[in-house]
Amino acid sequence: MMTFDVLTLFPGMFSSPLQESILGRASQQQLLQVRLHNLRDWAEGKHQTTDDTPYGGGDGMVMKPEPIARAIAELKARAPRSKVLLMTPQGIPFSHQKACNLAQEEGLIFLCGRYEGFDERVRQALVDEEYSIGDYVLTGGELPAMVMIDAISRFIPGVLGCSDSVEADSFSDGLLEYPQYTRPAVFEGMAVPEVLLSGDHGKIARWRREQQLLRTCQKRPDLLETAELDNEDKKILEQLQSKALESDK
Ligand code: 4GX
Repeated sequence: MMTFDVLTLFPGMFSSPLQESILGRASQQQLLQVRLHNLRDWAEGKHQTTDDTPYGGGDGMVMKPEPIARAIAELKARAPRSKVLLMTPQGIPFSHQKACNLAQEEGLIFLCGRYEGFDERVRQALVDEEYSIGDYVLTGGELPAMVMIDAISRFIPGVLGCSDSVEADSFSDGLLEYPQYTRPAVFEGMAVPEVLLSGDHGKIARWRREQQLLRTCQKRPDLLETAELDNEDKKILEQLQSKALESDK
């Protein structure tokens, strides 16, 4: 079973997102466990202080190193092979591939920062890897930790039903997904593409692949550089590109 330890000042933020739906079911089936820890439990003094003003002056507060060091020592004693991860805009961009690799670990410890972040020595001494979930600034590391736990959990065997398998989704071959339709056949004047009603499975598979390539080409051309394309795909792409040039004339 995969263990996610989360060290945070706001453990309450995690309870409902991780207990609903697929992750809730996976916890119940003991495919994974999320253990929430309040950093304040390792703080000292009457006020159990976890932050302090920055050396050198300036706005904001910095999280003190000692409570974090004590907490991580205790979590590591219980899970010696767990990697310690920190979420920050300075981190390595988190991706489908990183999620897949991290799912191979026995356990992960997510250290969630608040305020201006941690004393730099926390990074130096206690953190194994730093990740960013995107180029924007959040109020803390809790949401990034939840995003990562969600994306990593999908790669744990048994977490997804076979109907929504990891292989079938976007990014496993590096392309965006094809459009999906369900009943009714006509909705507000918009009909479902004829081919999907044809019952010709070969034709449907080719149409879907073409749609994947078309969408990726239009919306995320950067993905085509690393996508896994066979000769058939390359032929379809050339046709799409010559069609596009045709309509430009
Ligand atoms: N992708 N943030 C963390 C506080 C902080 C600062 C420095 C540790 C070191 C973010 C992101 C993100 C904002 C999370 C600052 N903690 N994390 N927080 N984007 O914006 O991962």
